[in-house]
Amino acid sequence: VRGADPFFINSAARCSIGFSVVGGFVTAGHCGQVGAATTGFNQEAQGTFTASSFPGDDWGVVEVNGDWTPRPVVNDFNGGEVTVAGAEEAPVGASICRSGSTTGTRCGVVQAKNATVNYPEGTVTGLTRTDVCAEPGDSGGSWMSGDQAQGVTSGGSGDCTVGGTTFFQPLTEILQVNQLTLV
Ligand code: TYR
Repeated sequence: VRGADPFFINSAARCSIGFSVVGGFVTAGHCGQVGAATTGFNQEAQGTFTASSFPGDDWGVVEVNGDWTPRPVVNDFNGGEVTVAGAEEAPVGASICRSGSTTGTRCGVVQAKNATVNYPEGTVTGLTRTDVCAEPGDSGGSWMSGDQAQGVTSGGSGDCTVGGTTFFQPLTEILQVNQLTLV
């Protein structure tokens, strides 16, 4: 289990892993409901959503089976990995990068915190706004500022051809609410 790698929900829709935690990983809530089965990048059985909040929030927790080992790294899609050293929140104005299974690593700046976004399924509050692009399948993926984990991709507008605005769910809330620890 590695941040930003693809995983599949009910063998169909693709999302991205956010961050490894003890016992599994965190991702976006809109990627799966509690009880949904996941398969890994190789489509092998991987785990189950044990928690999910969307709309309202946009976080989910997947518990993995013994064939999968949560590792404290994020795929940079450049043949390497970034090691996650902690989860200290970066301020507005900070440089930030996102990794996801559709568009790889993309970077920009933190523009605002506590943003409210209205999706077709409902309203999500408490998101962080950035000028980083994303595309379908990047959802749930990892946001890092330096070596510090920041959050998981929720949604936004635009794409990585024209550029975009993307919101992420802050990680600290996911870890606190679910009493999780980064590996
Ligand atoms: N919400 C998308 C997903 O589920 C990810 C996404 C993010 C798509 C930002 C577009 C966008 O502009 O994969």
